Parts: sequence; C-alpha cells; structure tokens
Amino acid sequence: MTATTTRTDWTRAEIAALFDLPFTELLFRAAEVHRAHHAPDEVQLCTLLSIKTGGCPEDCGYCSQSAHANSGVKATKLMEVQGVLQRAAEAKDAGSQRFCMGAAWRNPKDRDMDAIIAMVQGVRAMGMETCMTLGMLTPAQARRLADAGLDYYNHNIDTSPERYGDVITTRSFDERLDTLDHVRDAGINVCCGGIVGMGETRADRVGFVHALATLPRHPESVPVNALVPVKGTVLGDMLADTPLAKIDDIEFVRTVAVARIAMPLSMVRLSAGRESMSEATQAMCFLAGANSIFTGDKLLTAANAGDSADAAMFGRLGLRAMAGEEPMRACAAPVVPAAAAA
Ligand code: SAM
Ligand code: DTB
Ligand code: SF4
Repeated sequence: MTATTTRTDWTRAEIAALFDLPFTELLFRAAEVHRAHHAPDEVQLCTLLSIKTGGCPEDCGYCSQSAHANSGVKATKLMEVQGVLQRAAEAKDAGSQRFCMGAAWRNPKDRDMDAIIAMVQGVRAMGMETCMTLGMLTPAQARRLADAGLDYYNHNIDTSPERYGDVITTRSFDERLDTLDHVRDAGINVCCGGIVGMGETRADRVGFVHALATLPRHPESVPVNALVPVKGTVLGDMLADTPLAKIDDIEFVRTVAVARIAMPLSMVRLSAGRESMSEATQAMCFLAGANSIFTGDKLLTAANAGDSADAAMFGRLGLRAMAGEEPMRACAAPVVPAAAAA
C-alpha cells in the first residue's frame, strides 16, 4: 500500500462492500492502511471552543444551538479576542496541537470578520494550528481567512446527500459543497465529516463516506461524530422515543474503518460522543484507524471525555499525543484510476 492508492473514484458498491466485510477482516484491512500512512500509536489532540454559542437560525435536527430547538442552550454574543486567546493558551499548556473555534452562525457577517481574523492570527502566533467553523463562507471571506493564516476550516456534509434534507431544511447539501470549494480554492486545509447514529440507514452511511471520498481532494481531516442526543432537538427527542434507531458500537467502528480505508491519508477524528463511549469501543476505533480526538471536558455545548480520563486511556492503550505537524497532511497524493489501484 502506497500513497498512490489514494482514490477519489470510489463507487458506492465498493464502499458498501467494505461495510459488508466480516468485522475482523474490515478492522484488519483498516489497520493495514492506517499503518502504511500513519504512526499507529499516535493520536492528534485538538481542542474546541465555542466562540459564539446558540441562537443559530439554521434548523439542523441534531444541534442544541439551533434557535428552532428547545435545548435550553443560552445564546451568547461573539467572544472577545482576548478571552479566546486565553483559552487557546490553556489548551496549548494542556498539550493540544490544534485549536478549533466554532460559531453558531449560518454564515459570518462581514462586521465580525475583523475579530475572527485577530483570533486566527493570535492563536497562530502561539504556535498552534488554527481551525474555524463559522458556517457558509463567500469566496472573499475564505480568502481573508487564508491570508490571516487559517490552517483548517471545518464544514461537515453531516450525512448522505439523500438524507440531508431530512436533517436540515434551511440549507442544501450543494450549498455545503460550494463552501468547501471556496475553502479549497483559498488554499485552506479542509476538515469535513459528519454524524453517525442519527437514525440513518447503512445505505446512508455508505453514501456519507462515498460523498467524502469522492470529493475532488479528500479532506485533510475527517471528523466522525457519534450523535450526542440532546433533549429538545428533533433527533435527540426522536432517539429517546425510538431507542431501536440507536446505532450499535460495532456499526460505528465499521464506519470509522471504512472512512480510513477510503481516505488513507486523512486524519480521521473520533469526535463528538466519546463521553458516552466505552474505552473498549474507542480502542476499536483507534485500531480501525482513528488518529485524532477532541480533548478537554467540553465540546461546543456538550460534555467531552475530559483530560484525565483521556490520559488514563492513553496510558492503558499505549497511545501517545502526536507532536507538531502531522506527517501527511495535504491530501494531494496522485489520484489513480480504480483499475491501476487494484
Ligand atoms: N455552525 C457551523 C456549521 O454548522 O457548519 C459550525 C458549528 S456546528 C456545531 C459543527 C458540527 O458539529 C456539525 O456540522 C455537526 O457535525 C456537529 N454536531 C453538532 N451537534 C452535534 C451533536 N449533537 N452530536 C454530534 N455532532 C454534532
Ligand atoms: C465536528 O465535526 N465536531 C465538532 C466540530 N466539528 C466543530 C463539534 C461537535 C459538537 C458536539 C455537540 C456540542 O458540543 O454541542
Ligand atoms: Fe447552527 Fe451549526 Fe448548529 Fe446547524 S450545526 S444549528 S449551523 S450551529
């Protein structure tokens, strides 16, 4: 297995066939791909901060921050730059490599951009990688962020193209792709993934990984979130009423493994949902090729596993924090046709 096996021409049938493999075979193949491209005992540590919480006009059915939900999350204004830099310094002291700043916006307003730019520049000056997730961007906004030195932009496709309209009605899957294009064109690394466990079918999970793996270039980071069910959100309430729709751990691990095989060079992040995941399930995710996590005791609004729990888990599993730049960050490897890659 070499970098030349990076493909963007996966078919849905091929992705579905990976999902259908016996679990042990799937994990073995994913671990092989992982080892060929990454150090299997290294995990990247990223820290999240919600720089503008709640009151979001979008109606994403999973999200506690949507103004359409009844989650009890209070809307706040955009944080002051100094407060954000303070939190980044704390994250750096705790060993984090990347600082990810999230805002509950449909899109940033031009009047917010000066503060956003100052946050990017300030966090970069500390020697951390920067990531922002602010909703849809215009090409000009993406270029401004790139000029400020933003390393990554997170913008998730969240689920399969077919399922998207059942989860979110206030924007389209194609609008998501447009922003991803603007981010790429500006030269910013792409962080793009989604959520598993929203009551979707296996076919949706196939469609989700397929959509990511057939982007013109694979995202450098692929966050795989397990739905954190929040009371008062459409999906949180749906899952509380129909517990059978809940995904099982094995199927979650399968999704991580298929993402690893389909996108060999990408960092696959075991993202939201670790707090309620057993250590054994997380260990299987690392075996299946996940090599990045969010650290700290909070995600954006939801609880996270916490640094001491993670330190204990890393100790038990013999994992270590990745130092500095990850080795293979740009997913610009040659794309070869399926036949040549076989
Ligand atoms: N507003 C911006 C946007 O939607 O692009 C950025 C912030 S948004 C909270 C970032 C991502 O967090 C979503 O795309 C979704 O994948 C994930 N997310 C939000 N709520 C979640 C939940 N309850 N469980 C799991 N993932 C969630
Ligand atoms: C992503 O894919 N997961 C992060 C990050 N990108 C911004 C967010 C997870 C949010 C989990 C729910 C919450 O904290 O409200
Ligand atoms: Fe708003 Fe992002 Fe939450 Fe959707 S996921 S409601 S866009 S904050």
